[in-house]
Amino acid sequence: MERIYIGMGSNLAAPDRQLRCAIEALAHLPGTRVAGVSAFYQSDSLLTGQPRYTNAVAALDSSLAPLELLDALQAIENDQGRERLERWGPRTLDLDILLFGDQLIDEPRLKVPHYQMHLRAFVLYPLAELAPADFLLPDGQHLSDLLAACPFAGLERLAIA
Ligand code: ROI
Repeated sequence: MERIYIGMGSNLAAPDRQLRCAIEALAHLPGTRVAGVSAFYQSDSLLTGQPRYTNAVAALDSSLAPLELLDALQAIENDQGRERLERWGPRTLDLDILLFGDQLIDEPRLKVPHYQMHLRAFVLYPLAELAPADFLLPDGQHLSDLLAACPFAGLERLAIA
């Protein structure tokens, strides 16, 4: 059983509803419990010309293996109408494995910790709601240091969904 953090994002087709639907789907994965969900946060896309995103983080306790979980997340994305037209394109649902226990994973399909989570306010601030105060990432970085280096500016925290 591992504690896993999932980054969730949507900027199409009622993003808040997409995230709530995804949380429901996560709760139904085999061998998996949703241990917590952050507030929802809105922010502009890192790419101009896209709708604003809603993002959140979910904490799971799961006995799935990393690639089993990745397959399951991609199935949920596809079920919720994800179309993979362009790499950074707008999407109905994006589910990223941010952290998988204290594992460092470097496989062609899956790199954990997620390669850009250290820089993204819309990942770090929701994660901080769920993780312990002195949280240490498996690559040796303290969440508190990452937060201190990553301005909250531009994030809008919504009422708990
Ligand atoms: N911007 C925000 N605010 N949230 C995201 O989840 C997100 N995801 C992306 C890009 C297009 C980089 N921008 C984003 O893939």
